[in-house]
Amino acid sequence: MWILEGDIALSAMLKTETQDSSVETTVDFFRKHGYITGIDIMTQQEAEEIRKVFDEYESWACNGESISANGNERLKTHLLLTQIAEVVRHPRILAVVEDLLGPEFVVWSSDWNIKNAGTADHFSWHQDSTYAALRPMEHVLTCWLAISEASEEHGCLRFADGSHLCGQLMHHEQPGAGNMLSRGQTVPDEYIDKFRVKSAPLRPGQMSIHHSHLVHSSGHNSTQEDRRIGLAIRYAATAVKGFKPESATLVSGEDLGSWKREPRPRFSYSEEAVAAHDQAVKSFIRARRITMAKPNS
Ligand SMILES: O=C(O)CCC(=O)C(=O)O
Repeated sequence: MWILEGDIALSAMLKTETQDSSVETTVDFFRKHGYITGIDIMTQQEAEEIRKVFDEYESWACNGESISANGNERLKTHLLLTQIAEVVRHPRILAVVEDLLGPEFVVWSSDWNIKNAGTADHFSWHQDSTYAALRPMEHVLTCWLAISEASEEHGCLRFADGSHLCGQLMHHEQPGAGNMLSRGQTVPDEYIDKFRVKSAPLRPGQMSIHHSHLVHSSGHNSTQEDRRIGLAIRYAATAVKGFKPESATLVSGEDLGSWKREPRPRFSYSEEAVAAHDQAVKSFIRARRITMAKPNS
């Protein structure tokens, strides 16, 4: 399905960040800074194809309306749509994740993050670990794949460089106008001031990766042009456990650990796939009804 020219090793995909781009230094970069960005995954044309898949899904799921910032329709579409099942298994993505998590890992979730042009929608500073309800979070990361242009003007991700090394931080719950985080969980600005902030603009088909403890945010889409569409794919080593028993999609290795196996959709929108998707989303939401993770836990 994908155009895979050249080497798929992380060193070959990385165009930015490290001077010496051997795998070892790139992995070291991630350990030290908590993110990697500018990774070429798919061609612009392939990203456009995925965008069509998303557009069609959105009209199916939301009766022609826009998907809402916190809508459950955003979740786990790799269990419903064959093309998204391919994306979460993209050989380039799996190669990078394997470098960082080792050979056995699952997709424990995926979600669409859409920012409409000219709106106040944004993500406040936060760590993904705060309501993840998984342990240990050191072996959990997010791959954020740009499906449309994600420039600074479109509200790309911003990383507080090295903040993952502080472990779990206290967040305030302050839902505010346009905050796309369901509980408005926010790390105070005084804390962010301690770090260099790195923007991660991406072209369609490029990806960034961040550690589950890395503090990150994104501003609003100030363009009047286009929506910013990103697919966040959440990977965890199979040794990671949910606070409650949960299902996940095994994408590398043989042993699922404590996770229950999620089926790969054979046909998009089939009765079977709709039921599996529905069940997995409900169980995902149930498992996330937790209180905030304790600092440094
Ligand atoms: O899409 C965004 O701007 C932020 C998403 C985010 O915080 C995440 O994927 O972890």
